[in-house]
Amino acid sequence: MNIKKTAPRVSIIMGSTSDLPIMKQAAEIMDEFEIPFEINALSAHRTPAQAMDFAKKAYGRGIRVIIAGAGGAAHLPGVIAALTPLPVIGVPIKASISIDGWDSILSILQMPPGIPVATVGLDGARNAGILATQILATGDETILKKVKNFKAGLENKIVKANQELAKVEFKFKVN
Ligand code: RP5
Repeated sequence: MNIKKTAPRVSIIMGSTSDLPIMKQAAEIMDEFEIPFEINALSAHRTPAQAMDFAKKAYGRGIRVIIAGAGGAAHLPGVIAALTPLPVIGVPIKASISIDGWDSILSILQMPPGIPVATVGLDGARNAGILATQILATGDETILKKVKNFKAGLENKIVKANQELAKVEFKFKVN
């Protein structure tokens, strides 16, 4: 199969390529779960007309989840969410212009009633990618299986951690 000819199911967008070091973590999850995706820069401030066009056409192009990252006055996820019926996952980014990241977090999180943006933690693009796969998994058995395996992997990590902790000695440790 030529993956390049497959329609994307997830669209990853970011306000600037300066966001890429964070947003690539969502792309890595798409690769891991083998979900066709597209990744583009799009700005609510610098390319407002293109942002509007993208949001209006996304569903019709087969996109089912949008992951939108931005830093500073991070309006991109909210503007996109206002213009599409698709779920939008917002990634607040601690950009060079950010005030400790709080500006991005609050801009993305504090949406008015009626226009939700599922906001992950600061620089949480990896979680955004995982959440996108979980949304797709509700209607796709193959992805669901991968999500279940992924979660089992997380459980194993803690099982191993407890095996390590069992070897650690403390004077008053009783387990
Ligand atoms: C936001 O402004 C972008 O999402 C980025 O986080 C921030 C800075 O952009 P650049 O000046 O690095 O292009 O719109």
